[in-house]
Amino acid sequence: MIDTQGFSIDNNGVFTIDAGTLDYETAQSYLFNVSATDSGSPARSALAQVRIGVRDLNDNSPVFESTSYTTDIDEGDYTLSTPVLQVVRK
Ligand SMILES: [Ca+2]
Ligand SMILES: [Ca+2]
Repeated sequence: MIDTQGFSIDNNGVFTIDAGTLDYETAQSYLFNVSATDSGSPARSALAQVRIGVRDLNDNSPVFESTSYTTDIDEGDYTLSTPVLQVVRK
């Protein structure tokens, strides 16, 4: 059994994930080159490429550019949709 980056593959070709945390924001996919070699003489081998993608989940709260916004506006009547302040999410 070979273990790399928390993933393991056994002799039957079954991939499993053991301890560890997958974080889409850190790594969106994992790429492995798998080889198989028989016990013949001469030995023959084959290669396969395996890509395991990580699905993005909503695990992060939105973040504002600032945690505090302040403005002052004139008193009086307003008849248009006058912009007053914009809060911006990163
Ligand atoms: Ca994450
Ligand atoms: Ca996420």
